[in-house]
Amino acid sequence: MKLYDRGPSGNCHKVRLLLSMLGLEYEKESVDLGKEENRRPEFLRLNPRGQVPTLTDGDVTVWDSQAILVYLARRYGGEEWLPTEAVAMAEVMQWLAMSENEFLFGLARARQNKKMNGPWPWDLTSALARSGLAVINDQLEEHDWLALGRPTIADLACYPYVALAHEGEISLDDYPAVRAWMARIRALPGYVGMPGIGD
Ligand SMILES: N[C@@H](CCC(=O)N[C@@H](CS)C(=O)NCC(=O)O)C(=O)O
Repeated sequence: MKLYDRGPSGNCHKVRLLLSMLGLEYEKESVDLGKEENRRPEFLRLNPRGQVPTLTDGDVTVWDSQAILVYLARRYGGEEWLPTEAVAMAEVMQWLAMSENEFLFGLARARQNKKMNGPWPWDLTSALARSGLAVINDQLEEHDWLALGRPTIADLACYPYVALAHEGEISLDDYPAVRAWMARIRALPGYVGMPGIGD
């Protein structure tokens, strides 16, 4: 299995977390976005969006961090990380949708602005980030995990950009239940950190 990866990417980190928690061996290939390696024809054949993370597993290629989490969870995780029963599966998937909206367009873009001179409008970006944080904080005040009362890919999809919020200068002070949940994730077997996220 090979993960096309970029060290500072929270999207890649979602995948690194699940690979590690599932105990799967894999090779990492670093893609240098600065050198536009992601725009090379051989990479675009794997992922027409030209983005990391991208995963190859034998003759299977999957791109997009959410899709890769789904693939790995179902292929290697049995019913644990993403069950197939309709209600349970939908419950997990709704948080993956949040990771791809409020957290990508809010938290990740706030971080891009502050760390990489990103171009995103601050008011919109920070408001979106905070609306997502308020929603998960409400959920986590009542539950230890985002879905199903146990760790699932819902938690792993949301975790990296939430944990990197400080790099986008979005404070988690108003979200104590989120901070307690991050500590629970860090205590899971197989947890791995990344730069900017304590381990
Ligand atoms: N929705 C995608 C977003 C992936 C994404 O934005 N990847 C960034 C790195 S974090 C990237 O490869 N950017 C290069 C580009 O879009 O040209 C996912 O969840 O995988």
